[in-house]
Amino acid sequence: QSELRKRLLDAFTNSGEDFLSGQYLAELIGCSRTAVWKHIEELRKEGFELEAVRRKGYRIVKVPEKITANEVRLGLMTKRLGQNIHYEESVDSTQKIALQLSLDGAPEGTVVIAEEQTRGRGRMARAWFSPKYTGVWMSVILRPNLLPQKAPQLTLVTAVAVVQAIEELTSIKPEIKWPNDILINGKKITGILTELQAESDRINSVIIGIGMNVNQELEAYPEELLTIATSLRIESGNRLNRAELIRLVLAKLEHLYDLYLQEGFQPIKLLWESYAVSIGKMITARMVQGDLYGKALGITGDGVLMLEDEAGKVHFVYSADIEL
Ligand code: BT5
Repeated sequence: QSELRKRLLDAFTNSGEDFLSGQYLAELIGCSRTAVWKHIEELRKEGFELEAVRRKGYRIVKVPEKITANEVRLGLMTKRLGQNIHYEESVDSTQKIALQLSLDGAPEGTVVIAEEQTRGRGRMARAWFSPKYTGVWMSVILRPNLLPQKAPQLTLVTAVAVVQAIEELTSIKPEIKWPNDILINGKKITGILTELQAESDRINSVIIGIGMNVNQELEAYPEELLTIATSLRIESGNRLNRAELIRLVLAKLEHLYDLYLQEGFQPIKLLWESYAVSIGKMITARMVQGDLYGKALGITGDGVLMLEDEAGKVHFVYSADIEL
């Protein structure tokens, strides 16, 4: 299989701008035309762009844009975040790698970046779709001197950082859906997963997972995500430089994280509210204990969602999925 793939790539290497027909490729590499088509689909999944023209065949018009740790580092304007980068081509989950690094004593600001995750995860063991070369799948190790119960606030700090980075790079103003979703036109562009290693009264590490859909086209998504997910490319019409986006997210995050450590949650709360989509609206909070329907009043000074039910009773929501 990989031998066939090599021959296919060699053929495209030699053809340059010329088209190669399916028939020609099948004969050249010694397989059926259906097999050629399957290989081409595989290449597309990896981020190659192939132009297909009837009666002429295929040609490669764009190769996947890879990130390198060096590229991320060049121009990085941070003191801690990203000063230590682990770059991987393919991992099960960057969260898992970051956890291991943190247990091994990795310093605050260590970042794990992967081109692809085969078992990327969301909250509550849900799957996070992380195709190759087109997204930002990264985990950041933080070691704040905070009480463990404050850790969820870091999700909101991160959300503001991501939104600011997107705004600066694309001029699109995304919205935040409490607690961890970032949306553009109602579709999810980024998910954040905050995982905590702590003893009862002190945090050992917080691992912030950030999954950003960047250069995917609509066809890249599986059926079940088509109505839920979008990418910066789909929304802005442009391919973005992922290394630049990573640098910007890290710079914004470091700035807001420092602000948070120095001044507490209040300044973050104000920023967060300016991007919040659910505040003032009727929402359903789906929780382990059951569903709650009511008006989202806002967040408390600790980042907890306040929801007023139809009887006028105010509930404090610490963890839930929100439906608008
Ligand atoms: C999240 O969970 O939104 C947190 C996602 C965190 C992903 C990052 S990537 C780097 C790091 N390493 C990891 O393994 N994870 C982190 P949650 O709120 O539970 O949302 C999960 C739901 O989002 C899924 O059930 C799908 O419906 C949807 N989803 C899955 N993949 C998606 C994608 N690429 N874009 C948009 N929505 C997606």
